[in-house]
Amino acid sequence: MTGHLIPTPMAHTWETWQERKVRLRAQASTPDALASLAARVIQAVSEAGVDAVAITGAQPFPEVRQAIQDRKAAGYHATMSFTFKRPERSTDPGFIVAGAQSLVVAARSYRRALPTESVDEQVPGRVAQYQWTDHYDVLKTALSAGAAVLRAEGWKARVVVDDNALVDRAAAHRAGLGWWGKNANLLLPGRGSWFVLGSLVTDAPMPHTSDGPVADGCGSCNRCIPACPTAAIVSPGVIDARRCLAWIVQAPGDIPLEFRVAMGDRIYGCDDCQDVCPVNKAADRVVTPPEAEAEACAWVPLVELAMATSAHITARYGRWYIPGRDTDALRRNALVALGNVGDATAGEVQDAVQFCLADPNPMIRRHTAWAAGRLGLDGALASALSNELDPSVRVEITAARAVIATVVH
Ligand code: B12
Ligand code: SF4
Ligand code: SF4
Repeated sequence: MTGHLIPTPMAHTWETWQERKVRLRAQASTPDALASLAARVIQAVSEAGVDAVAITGAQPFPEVRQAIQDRKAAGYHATMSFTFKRPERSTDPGFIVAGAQSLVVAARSYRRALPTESVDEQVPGRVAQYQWTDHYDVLKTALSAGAAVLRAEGWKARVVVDDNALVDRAAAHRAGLGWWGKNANLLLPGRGSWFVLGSLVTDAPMPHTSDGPVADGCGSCNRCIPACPTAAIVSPGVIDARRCLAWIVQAPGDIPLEFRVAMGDRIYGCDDCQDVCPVNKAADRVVTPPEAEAEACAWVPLVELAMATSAHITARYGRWYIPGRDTDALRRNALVALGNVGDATAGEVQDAVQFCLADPNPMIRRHTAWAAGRLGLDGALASALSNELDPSVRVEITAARAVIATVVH
């Protein structure tokens, strides 16, 4: 295409696509043009559904790379890959866009009032607020509107939202959107932490919108640390993902026994360290949280999820992170939650336990055995044990029956 001649804005002259790109770049690189570009990019992003947007530099984040390496050395990353897999890349925007100069960083609030209607008559399982609807998608669309402005002027631009390629909180911190909370979340001044974050990486050297990071707003507060049900905040700002319920419910394999009771009714995510935060509570007093979207998925029927087919789960919850796309991981979560909050006398709960004790997947049978133990359904366990051949399931059934025996005597 570069040999194809196109008319310039000046009459009677022609240029190649390459020449046009160079000309547009030169015109767009003056300080005034870059300031105007920045204003238009910010406007495009702001108008498309974000609550805060800022521009900062795209230099690497060596201190975050070091933090990731330190956490990996301590084992705090559990089995996660994400930004942990290649920290030298996830902490350098230059790997996303060659010659990256600026980051346009945006935050979208997902704070909504808790829908009062739970799910039919069934036992509800709880979903963390950031996943009630797809806020990442709105954020991506908004940042893409900014990318379109940049590309129209010949700049490179790529949107990364919750992507393994960039550490989102660090970008937002550098852009002056907020401070690092002791619960590790980024808090926006006066508005708190109920925000998802994302960036647009570009080679346009736009002026920055802030003078630097926001001052710490936690002060002497440390409420989130003891509020964590599994003691996962091992020091201010440092999460041991092996203990964090948000990771435990996303991890492949069995839910470790020591965290099953602490899971309570959660099936996806955990909000405890944000629920207790006084900055979040104060923000709610200033602006009453809006109603949740009509399609919001704040509650999930546990019995239905425990017995659901893979196709149903993929259709209904497929946008969530599900390890290895193995939908049995969500059924596993539902079974643990059912063991914690189900009513053992309810026919539907007993039916779900019977059904799942006969599941072909031993992981499902193991978690059902645990749930049945919590619910005191010894009859179902006794008959399952008589047919069970898998040693790992037999161990769980026997342990669950022992728990029931202890409680009864
Ligand atoms: C891996 C991951 C997780 C893991 C690990 C979390 C973690 N803290 O690392 C798990 C699965 C546990 C998780 C859970 C959640 N996550 Co998450 N997660 C990510 C992901 C993919 C990468 C994070 C990462 O790179 N961590 C690396 C470590 C080194 O970073 P860090 O923990 O932020 O550490 C910094 C601080 O410790 C700070 N620091 C250093 N020294 C000190 C000292 C003090 C005193 C303090 C206060 C801070 C501080 O510097 C460190 C380095 O930057 C990002 C998306 C992305 N691509 O960035 C989302 C992301 C961080 N998660 C997000 C969300 C919403 C959550 C949950 C709230 C979801 C939920 N409700 O269940 C929970 C919150 C748990 C928590 N308290 O952190 C949002 C955060 C939004 C925000 N406002 O902060 C992100 C940015 C996704 C997004 N695009 O919006 N998450
Ligand atoms: S998300 Fe839940 S488990 Fe993880 S650190 Fe916060 S309170 Fe603890
Ligand atoms: S609870 Fe307190 S210490 Fe924790 S993030 Fe909120 S203000 Fe900071």
